[in-house]
Amino acid sequence: MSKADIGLIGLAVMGQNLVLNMNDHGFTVAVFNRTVSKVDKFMESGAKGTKVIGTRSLEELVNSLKSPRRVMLMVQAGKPVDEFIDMLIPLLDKGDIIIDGGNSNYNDSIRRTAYLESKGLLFVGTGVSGGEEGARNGPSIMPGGSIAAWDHVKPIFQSVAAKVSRPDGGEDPCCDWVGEDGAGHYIKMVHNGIEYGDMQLISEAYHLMRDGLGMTHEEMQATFAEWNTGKLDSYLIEITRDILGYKDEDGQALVEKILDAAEQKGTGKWTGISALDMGIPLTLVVEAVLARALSSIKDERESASKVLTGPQPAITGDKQAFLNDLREALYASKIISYTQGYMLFRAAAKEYNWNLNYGGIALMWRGGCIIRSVFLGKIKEAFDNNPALPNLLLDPYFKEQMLSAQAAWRRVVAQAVQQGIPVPTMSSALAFFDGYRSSSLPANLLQAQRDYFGAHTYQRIDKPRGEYFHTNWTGHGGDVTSTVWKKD
Ligand code: NBP
Repeated sequence: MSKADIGLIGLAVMGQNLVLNMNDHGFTVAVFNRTVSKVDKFMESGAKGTKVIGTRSLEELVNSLKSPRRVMLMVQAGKPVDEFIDMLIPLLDKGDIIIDGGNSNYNDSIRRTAYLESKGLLFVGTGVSGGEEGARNGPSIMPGGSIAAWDHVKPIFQSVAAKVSRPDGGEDPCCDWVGEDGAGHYIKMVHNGIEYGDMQLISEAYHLMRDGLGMTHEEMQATFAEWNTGKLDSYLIEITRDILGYKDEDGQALVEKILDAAEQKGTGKWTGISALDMGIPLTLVVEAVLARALSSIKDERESASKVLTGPQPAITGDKQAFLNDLREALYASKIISYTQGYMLFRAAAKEYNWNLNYGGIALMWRGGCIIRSVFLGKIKEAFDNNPALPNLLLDPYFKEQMLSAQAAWRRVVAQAVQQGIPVPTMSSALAFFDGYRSSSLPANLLQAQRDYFGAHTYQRIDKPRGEYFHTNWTGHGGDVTSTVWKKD
């Protein structure tokens, strides 16, 4: 029997679909699963009539593979990944490759790359996005790890990945090398964080439409359908349109019967933690995570709603004009979210010594994943035009968009505040924009306060940077003392 191109361990939803996708693209896949009966079941059902090779032990799996061997894990993140790695090491030869395609924490992928390279093996930690449907028909694949492994996994990954059309009529795969060790899983984590942000932004727009403008579900559905034909064209806008049009058995919109308490699995939180650790103002994603947290205390909110009153929302005036403003506010806020995400990438690249492929990341997200959108093509263009772009807002296209959207954006946020409708991501995005474009912020007072209570010192605008001063703030007249020194 001819040897398999790749081995895949973990025959749950993602694994099975990825195997069938690889098979469709002409690759021979050998499969294994901890609970071996699932191999038999798969061979008799989904894999029936394919070239897939079912194996019943790790030895059998490894022996069925071409060299260098490529073994992909699609198992639950955490301990199962380490356990399989330790079982595989004695069975593999120098230069063989272990790929982890689960939702692993990037810190684990950093550790695993070093560990496997110390054993003469190669490691790829890759984000795979798009869920079950993506795995079957074309996911977004974000690989990082041992660079020497890339040429060996590239043909398979780029064949099975989602494809997006280029203006010249060709196609690009939504998969490219991201960077060293944990970079692939880091990018996947930030993808999920940005997904939290995009979803919250859309939900705020819906809140304003429903409670502010009093729109019917048919009207909201039509608005999202229209938005999906322009610069907001994206998977999340598209499914929002469909959700708003979906009727329950009684003919009422199903969405209104769903408990307004959001859950989360933690990747948004991880993204926020990484940003806080590195001091990056990733305000939009963090607000989106916290908005879910606030929504989840439903019982407490219900009690509070009986005590804490506010305005009764009713946005009057030209409805279409407000909807036009809202579309601009959503787009501008989305630009801020991706700007902040790319600021985080720059910091992470510095922190972890990664050479990140910035334009490639936008291309990988352009198709196959939950945040796929036309907008990501513009980010790719921005980095193609200037690979050293320091900030997305400074790209000519995005600068223009922000300047033309800002009046509408301010009207929407002001209106939401007046009406008492919370828009944490839209408003924090605007606050970030105003902070980022300000050469003067009130942090001078803050530094004075820090020096007052903690002698933390401050720098002066009329003295060279790097010289630090302390003042005895409680002294009177001649008692005031200032000292100066240079910090290292
Ligand atoms: P699950 O995350 O549910 O994992 C199931 C697989 O893990 C099965 O093969 C199972 O073997 C194996 N496994 C478990 Br559970 N505990 C194990 C252990 N202690 N030792 C060895 N194997 C163990 O599957 P999934 O939803 O297909 O996801 C696979 C990976 O892809 C995960 O990391 C997930 O986070 C990620 N991911 C999932 C999605 C999605 O939409 N589902 C999207 C993107 C990424 P068994 O059959 O013997 O129990």
